[in-house]
Amino acid sequence: MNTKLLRKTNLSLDREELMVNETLFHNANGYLGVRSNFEEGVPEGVGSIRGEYLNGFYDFADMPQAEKLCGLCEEKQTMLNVADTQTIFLSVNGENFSLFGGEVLESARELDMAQGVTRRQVSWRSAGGAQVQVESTRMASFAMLPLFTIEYKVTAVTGCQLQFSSLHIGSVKNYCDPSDPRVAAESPQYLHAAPAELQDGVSYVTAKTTRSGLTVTSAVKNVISAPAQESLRAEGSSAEYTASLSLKAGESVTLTKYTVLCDSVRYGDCRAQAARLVAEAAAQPLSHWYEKQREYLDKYWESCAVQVKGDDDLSRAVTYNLYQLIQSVGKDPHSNIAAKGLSGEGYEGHYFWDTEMYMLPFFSLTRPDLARNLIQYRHTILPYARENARIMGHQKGALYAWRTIMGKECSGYFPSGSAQYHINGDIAYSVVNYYLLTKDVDFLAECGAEILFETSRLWIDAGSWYKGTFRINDVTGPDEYTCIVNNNYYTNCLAKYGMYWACRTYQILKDAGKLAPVAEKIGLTREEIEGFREASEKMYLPYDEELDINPQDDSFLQKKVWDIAATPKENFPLLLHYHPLYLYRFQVCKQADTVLSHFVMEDYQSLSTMKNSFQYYEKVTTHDSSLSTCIFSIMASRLGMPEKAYEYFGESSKLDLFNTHHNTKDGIHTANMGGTYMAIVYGFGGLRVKEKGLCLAPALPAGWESYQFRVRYEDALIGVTVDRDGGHLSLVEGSPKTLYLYDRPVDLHDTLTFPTGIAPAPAAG
Ligand code: IFM
Repeated sequence: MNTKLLRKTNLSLDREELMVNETLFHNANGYLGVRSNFEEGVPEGVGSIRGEYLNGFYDFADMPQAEKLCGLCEEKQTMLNVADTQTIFLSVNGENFSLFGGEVLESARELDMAQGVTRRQVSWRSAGGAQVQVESTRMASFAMLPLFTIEYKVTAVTGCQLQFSSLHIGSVKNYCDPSDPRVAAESPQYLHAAPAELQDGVSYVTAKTTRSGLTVTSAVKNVISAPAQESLRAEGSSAEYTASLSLKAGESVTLTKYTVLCDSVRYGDCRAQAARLVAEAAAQPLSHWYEKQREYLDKYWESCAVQVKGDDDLSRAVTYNLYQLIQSVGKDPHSNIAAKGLSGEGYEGHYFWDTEMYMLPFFSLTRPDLARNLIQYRHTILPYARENARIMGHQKGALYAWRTIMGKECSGYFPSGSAQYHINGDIAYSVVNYYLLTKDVDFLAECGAEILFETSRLWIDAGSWYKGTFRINDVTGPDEYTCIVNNNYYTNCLAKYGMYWACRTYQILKDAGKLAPVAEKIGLTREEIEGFREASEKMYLPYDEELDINPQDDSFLQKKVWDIAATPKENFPLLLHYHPLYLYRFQVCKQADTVLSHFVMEDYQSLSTMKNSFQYYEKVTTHDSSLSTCIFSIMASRLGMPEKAYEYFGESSKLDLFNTHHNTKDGIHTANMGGTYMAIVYGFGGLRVKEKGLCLAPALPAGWESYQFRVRYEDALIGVTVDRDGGHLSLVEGSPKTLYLYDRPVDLHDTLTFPTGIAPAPAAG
C-alpha cells in the first residue's frame, strides 16, 4: 500500500496552493485538528488560514434574517479556532527563517499515512550566508486525543547562532470571507481568553465562549534537546518560550512542543485535565507516542485493508481518502464528522447528511464501534430534533437539523437547507444499515428504535393522503438546484424504507422482550405502527411510463432543460453565478438525487428504469457538489457501464488532491472521501447490505491487476480480493456465513473462489 504523499513546495509560494497544502497536510484525530500552517507564518497579504479546531466545540453566532418570518433560523453554531500553538519563529544569526526571505534551496512536505505524521523539510540559506536544514514533524495523536506534537529539528550546515521563539497564543479568531457562501462571512471574537498562567514549565490558557458556555484549556510545554539559554514568560493571554544556543556545522538541535487541548464538552475540569495530560505526554519521549500512533494505524489499515493494484496514483488517492476519514471521525458520541473534517472552516464545522449516507457505510463495514458513536450522537440530539419539528409546525415526531453541531438548526437559507427533510430518512437508513450488519438488538433497543419511531412520526405528520397514496409535499431532495418540490423521489423512498423499518423494529424488539422501555418512553401505540405500515406500503413514488424513468419529483419533467454543454466553464459551480430561483426553474441537478435513490433502494425499481434514469440524469447533472460523482460511479458499475464507472471514480478519488472543486483551501470534502470507498466496495465490488443478507457482485476494472477490501458482518471479518483470476472470499475470523453472490446464496466456511464479470442480476421489479 502506498502510504506516502509527497509534495515539493519550493517551486511555488502561490497563495492558493499554500492554503490548499495547509488543508491537505493537516493533522487530525477526530477530536482535534490543526491546519498545516508554516510554523513561522507567512508575510501579511500572503494567503493563509491558520487554525486549530476541536470537533463539536462551538459558539453561537447571530444569523439575522432580513425578513423575520415565523420559525426562520436566526442563530447558528460555528466551530471555533481555539488557540495558536503551532507558531515557532527561528532566527539564524539574527535573521528570521522564512520561505519568503533568504534563499530556499529545497522544500518539501510529506504525509506519512502509516506513521500518522506529516513532515516538512526546508533547506535554507540566510541573506548573510548561514545555512540550515529545518525539519518539522507533526502529529495529532490517536492514542491521546487531546495531544498534538511538533518535533522541530534544526541542523546547522554552517556554524550559526540560533534563537527559537515558540508561541502559545490564546486569543485567536476564525477565518472569514464575505464573498464565499461556503465559509463564514464575518469573524467576531468568540473566545475570551484569560491571562496565560505558567506552572512547572507549562503555559496554560483557558478561554470561554461568548454564548455557548463552553470552555477550553490549551496547555503547551516546550523541551529543547541541547543546553540552551531558556525563558518562559506570559503576557496577556499569550506565552512565549525562547531558547538560544549556537551550533557548529553538522550539529542539530530539536525543539519538542507538546500541546494539549481539553474542552468542557468532554471534561469536567478542563484546566486540571490539561495539566494531567500534558504531564503524562511530556513524561514520554516522542518516540513513545510515534510508536502508539503506528500501532493504531496498523490496526486501522488492517481493519479496512483496501488495496488497489494497477494504478499507483489512484491507489495513493484512495489511501489518502481513507486516511482522512479516520482523521475526521469523532471518537466519542459528543461529536460527528464535519463536512470538512477538522481540516478547515468551510461549512463552519457543521455535520450534514454526509455522515449517514457517505461515511457511516464505511465505518459500519470496517469500524462498527465508530459507527455506533455516530448514531449515538444522533440519539443524543433527538430532543433538539423534536424541538425543530415543533418549530417547523409538526405536532409529532422529530425532524433533524439539516446542518448542526449541537443539534439545533444552522441553516440560513431554508429552501436548500431545512427543507431537506430527507435527513430524517438518511439517519434512519444508517440505523438500519448498522443493524443489518451487526444484528445488535440491544443497540436498536437503546438508540436506534427511538430514532426510527420518531422520524416515522414526522413523515406521518408531514405527508398527506391523496387518491389512496401517501405523499410528501414541499420538501427539497439532495439536489440543491431543485428546491421545495412535491414528492421528491429520493425523499419518498427513504421515508418508505424508514417507516417499513420502524414496523420491523417494533416486531424485533417485541420478540426480544425489549420493546416496552422505548415504547413507554415516547408513548408509542400499536395504531401508530399500523399507520407507518400503511403509509410505507402506499408511498407514492413518481414514475414516468413514457420515459421509463423516475422523475426527480412531480414537476421536474415540466421544466426547461439546462444546456450544460453551452454553459461557459467559468460559470460553474452554477450556485455562484445564477440566482437560486432561476436555477430552480430548470432541469439541472447539482448532484445525484434519483440516481442516489437507485443506489440505496435498488429493490424499489426495475433495472431498465434505473438504467434509463441514469442516462437521463447524467445529461442534466453538473456535479457541482462533491457528493455526486462517486454515486454516478457506483450506479454505472451497477448498470454495467464499467468505463464510465472508472471515469467517475477517478474524478471522485482525486477531488481534493487535485483541488478540482477549487475550494480545498477551506477543507477536505469528507463525504466524497467516503464516496470513493463506496465506489470501490459498493461499485466495483457490488456490495449491498440487504435484509436477506450481505450481497456481493464484484467486477474488476479493466487495467487494474486487483483490488481488495475487508468487511465486518455480524461476528465475521470477510476478506474480498478481486483479481484477473476471479473473485476470492475468505473468512478471516468469525463463524461461517451465507452470502449472496450475484444474487445467489453461497456458504462461506473458509475460502471461496468464483468467476467475476457475470452480468449483475436484475433488481426486483
Ligand atoms: O450536504 C452537502 C450537500 O448535499 C451539498 N452541499 C454541501 C453539503 C455539505 O457537504
